[in-house]
Amino acid sequence: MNAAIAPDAAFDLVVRNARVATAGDVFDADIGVRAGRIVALAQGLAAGASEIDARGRWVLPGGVDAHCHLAQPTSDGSRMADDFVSGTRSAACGGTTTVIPFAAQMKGQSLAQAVRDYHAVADGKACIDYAFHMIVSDATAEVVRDELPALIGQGYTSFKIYMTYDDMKLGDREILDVLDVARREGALTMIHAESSDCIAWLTERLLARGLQAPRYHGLSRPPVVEREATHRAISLAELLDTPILIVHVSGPEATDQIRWAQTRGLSIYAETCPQYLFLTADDLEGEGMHGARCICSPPPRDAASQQAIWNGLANGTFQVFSSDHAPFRYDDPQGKQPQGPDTPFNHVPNGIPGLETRLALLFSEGVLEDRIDINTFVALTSTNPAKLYGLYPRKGTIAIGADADMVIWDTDTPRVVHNAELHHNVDYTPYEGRLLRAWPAVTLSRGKVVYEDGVYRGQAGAGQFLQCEKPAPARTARSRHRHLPWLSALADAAS
Ligand code: DUC
Ligand code: ZN
Ligand code: ZN
Repeated sequence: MNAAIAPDAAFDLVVRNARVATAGDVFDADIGVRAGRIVALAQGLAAGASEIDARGRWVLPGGVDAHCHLAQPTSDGSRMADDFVSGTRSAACGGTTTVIPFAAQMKGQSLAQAVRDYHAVADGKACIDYAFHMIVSDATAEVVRDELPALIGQGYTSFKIYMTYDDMKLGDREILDVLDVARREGALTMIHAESSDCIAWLTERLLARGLQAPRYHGLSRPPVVEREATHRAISLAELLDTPILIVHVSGPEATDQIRWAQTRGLSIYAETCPQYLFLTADDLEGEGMHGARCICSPPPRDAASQQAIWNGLANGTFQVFSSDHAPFRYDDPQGKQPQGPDTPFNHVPNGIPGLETRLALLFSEGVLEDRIDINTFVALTSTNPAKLYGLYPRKGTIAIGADADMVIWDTDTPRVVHNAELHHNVDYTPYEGRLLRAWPAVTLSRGKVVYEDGVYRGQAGAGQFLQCEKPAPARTARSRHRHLPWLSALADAAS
């Protein structure tokens, strides 16, 4: 498939006979690449120094995984299994060419220091390009007044906040403080929406009655807990007229709140993840700690919830489909079993692996089962996250001038998922044994092959750090709610 041609050719690479899909179009073209960028899209292009024949195959923009956790520091003694070497290797082998993990501030820590520390962890290791979101867990006066605005100005233009977890959560007043900065400075706030007190109340009672097995994780965080927090997050964003994105939405209760807000014209964006399409509460069952493998928050729900999430992907309620890769090994005291087989559910680290399987799962079950069309697939997995997080049009599309991040898809070779064949450092996949009808044949990162026919060909350190522009929602005109009298009064008083 990959042939070397003339060394003095017009292009470094030509991907010939491509059936290209972007978020908006489908067309047949040869794709000419020079110096890592797409420089020509036409039929019958001149020869490249190397060529790949993509005849009969979809060629799509490389995936942008806008929510994954790599080598993120933790406060409970747990340890993430993937760093920027193994995580980006796994991503590349699954067709993802940009990742956006999180520089996480610990309580008591400077946010700027957290970003510096994360660069020390990341730089020189990734085989594909990467940007950072921040996690703001300590919204001190200094963070709100100085650090956050400065970092946004330096290209860290999105950050996540938590409404739950004692070591991470912000109260409503602190949330208002950071939303106010996001509005002023043009950043996008990602919100983990689950109600902390409801979870604590339920957890205390479940544990007091000896109900500590993994399955009770789901009962400690029922859908109403997510719905209440989602509604509250939306209300806070409406109060300050600033866009937010609700991450990892699990079912119809939260989805309905988001849809309701969108219908009212609010700038509310939403993300969902493979676990809410392909797992249910049954996956938290099983002997002993088995169910700990699928402990994530919000927890996987039921078949009706899966359907509601499919509906939300198809009807535009969700703009982003991310992995939320949070890699903890199962058979490991620094992973899913810190207290061995007696670990209570609330001490199991939250999260599941999924960087490598994200795109193939959605392609197989979404596109090839006619639940979503190919353009929607591209939008959800690449173009929309690139726009929402300030990387478009360098990332997220196949167009003249864009980085030559592309995936040639093989839809002819069914493949069963086996963890042994994945490239992460986790000792399991929640999708073991699942039959997929699509998998990348070739992944290109800025014109270089990083994965081909089952073999990783990337190079640790070849990935570049990306400074993000202002996210698209933060740049566009404010919603029709912009002239809120309380905001006008505050603005008038300040001028
Ligand atoms: N939230 C995430 O986004 N990832 C893992 C755990 C969590 O609660
Ligand atoms: Zn979260
Ligand atoms: Zn996450």
